[in-house]
Amino acid sequence: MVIPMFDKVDEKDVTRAIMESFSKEFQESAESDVIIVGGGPSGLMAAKELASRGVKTLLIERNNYLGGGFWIGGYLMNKVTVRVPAHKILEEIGVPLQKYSSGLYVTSGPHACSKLIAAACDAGTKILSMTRVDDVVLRENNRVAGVVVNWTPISALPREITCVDPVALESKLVIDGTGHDAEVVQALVRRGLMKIKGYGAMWVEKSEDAVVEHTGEAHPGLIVMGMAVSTVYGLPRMGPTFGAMLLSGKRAAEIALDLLGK
Ligand code: 48H
Repeated sequence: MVIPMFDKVDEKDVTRAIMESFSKEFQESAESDVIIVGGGPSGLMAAKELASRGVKTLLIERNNYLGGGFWIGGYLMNKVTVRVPAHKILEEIGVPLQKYSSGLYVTSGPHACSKLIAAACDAGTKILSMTRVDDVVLRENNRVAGVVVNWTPISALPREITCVDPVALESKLVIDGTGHDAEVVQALVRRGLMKIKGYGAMWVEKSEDAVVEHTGEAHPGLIVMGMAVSTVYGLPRMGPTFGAMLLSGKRAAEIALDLLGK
């Protein structure tokens, strides 16, 4: 085998390539059609659907990896389940599924999660990772018009040692896909603009339809999807089955397209 030789590149070239590419994308991201907060299954699904329809979509994730709870199917076992009809979404993006029983499919968490991440990226989603949304931008009639962000490590440190102001990113719509904590919604709760119930006890049979049904605009400019829907409306949780997260993400995207007039 002939061992290939790398082209000559200096350290400064590597640094400049990263810096210039990041700063160009960040500048463009100051204004988006839709900002999705949270890169779990609902967030990735909504991002894929919106970006593939030509909507300028920014996905913000506080961790340095995407996928949220979709890598693991509960209790540290990396198999995930989906109930019919959500299995079709995974089939469409090329995830191999095994039928467990009528109505229930099982698959590899890493395979399903990485395919969904790739689908969201391929569709043209812009991604800001290690970035935490800690507040919202509000305009006339308290309409949500963007988010306030800081680097995750800055948000994680005590105020006394990191007095660093955040920056804001504007959008026509924001979608809260932050899971159990419903963190974007919480910014409105803190100001007395919304009330939430907290998610209910587990009841798989009831939970998933209810989450998809309740997915929608919970406050002007703010759509809620995924597990955050259970938290806002006090719906039962579903445990480690992910069909409702995928279908809720898809529904959130449809609602956003409608609101954007697309
Ligand atoms: C930026 C943030 C912030 C923030 C959080 O938890 P997720 O996987 O969310 P969903 O709703 O797409 O899926 C829920 C599912 O994974 C699950 O846990 C289920 C079905 N549980 C059922 C049950 O009974 O418990 O992903 C949310 C993502 C994560 O990656 C967070 O890191 C991220 O949002 N995130 N990103 N700024 N303020 N808060």
